[in-house]
Amino acid sequence: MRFSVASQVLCGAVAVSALSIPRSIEKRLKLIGLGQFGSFPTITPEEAHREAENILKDIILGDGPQFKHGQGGVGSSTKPSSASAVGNIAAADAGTCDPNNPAVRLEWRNYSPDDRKAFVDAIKCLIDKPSSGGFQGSQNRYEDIVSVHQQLTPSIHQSAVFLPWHRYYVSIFESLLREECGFDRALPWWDETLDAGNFAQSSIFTDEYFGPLPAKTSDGQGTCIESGTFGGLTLHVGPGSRFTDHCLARAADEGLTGVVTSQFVQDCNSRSTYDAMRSCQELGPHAYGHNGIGAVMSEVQASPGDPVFFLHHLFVDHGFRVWQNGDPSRSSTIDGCAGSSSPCTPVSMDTVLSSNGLRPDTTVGAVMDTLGDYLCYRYDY
Ligand SMILES: [Cu+2]
Repeated sequence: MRFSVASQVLCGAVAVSALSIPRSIEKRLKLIGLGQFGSFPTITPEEAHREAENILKDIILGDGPQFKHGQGGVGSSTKPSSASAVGNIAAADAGTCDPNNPAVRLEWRNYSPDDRKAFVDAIKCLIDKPSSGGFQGSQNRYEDIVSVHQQLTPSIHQSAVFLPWHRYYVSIFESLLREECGFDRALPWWDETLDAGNFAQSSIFTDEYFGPLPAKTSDGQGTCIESGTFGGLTLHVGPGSRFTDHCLARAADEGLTGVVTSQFVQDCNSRSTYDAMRSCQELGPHAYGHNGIGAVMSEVQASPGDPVFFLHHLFVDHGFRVWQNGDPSRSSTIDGCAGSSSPCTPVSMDTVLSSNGLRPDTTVGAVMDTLGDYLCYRYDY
């Protein structure tokens, strides 16, 4: 019994029955009530599809807005020649983006095992660093980022700034990985539509990388993640606006992940005005991905506590970029309200995006073009 010795060392005198259960399995079974986590508001894929068909009808009849179908990644549509994700990652920092040589965000399947490992290790490095202070409830550098999202939640969701703000937020995450943890590759993104209904089978959710994605139990509980790069992690920011120690938990509902199809993404992207597309993406594929992974990920404010949040938001940003590729004006104009307060303050290219001092403020206009002075990346497709 190779586990008995370790168990005795760890636990001292324990009941004989407990000694026969390997500690790893015992921990994997730790459940967490899902009542403390809320969920993201949604629209149905049928609603999005009906709307998309109406738009199509208008176009065929000739009295609707013109739109072109999204056409994959920015710039060259050819796949990067290098198998490694080392792109021109310094360009954006220097304010000299060469549109012919940006960082290329590779889909997880195209991201090499070495890149994947470097990515999760860099995230773990942020978790292992102390908080810089000044971010409410945060107890490590990674949680500084989580805290910013928690604090700003009311102004960055269900309004026009949702997509630009989260693009800015992902870029902050990227620069912390680079500057504080030596990460020197382009970020990956996750094409969730290829895993719709089968998120848990993705290699993302293995012990090599983000740890498992256990299903919600039959009595509606989540499971603490005890293996993988983030196994045994205690979160201090959240759930909601609280600061309660809780485990990194997941509770997959593949019925919900099954809704994250390319059809749904395309139906949302058929909308020709920005804010109509944004609303559909936010309450559609974005919300179902969050709710489908469940537990920490299904709670709006502190969902970045699960590091897979960023792979998910890279997927959301990819959808935004594909929509933008449909017309050049979509990288230099925006519509909708800047916040959820009424009366509406119209969003503009000058609307400020803040991260509560984690990084300097920027503007919506700075992040609309991913090949501009502020950002310098494209997606592999
Ligand atoms: Cu968010």
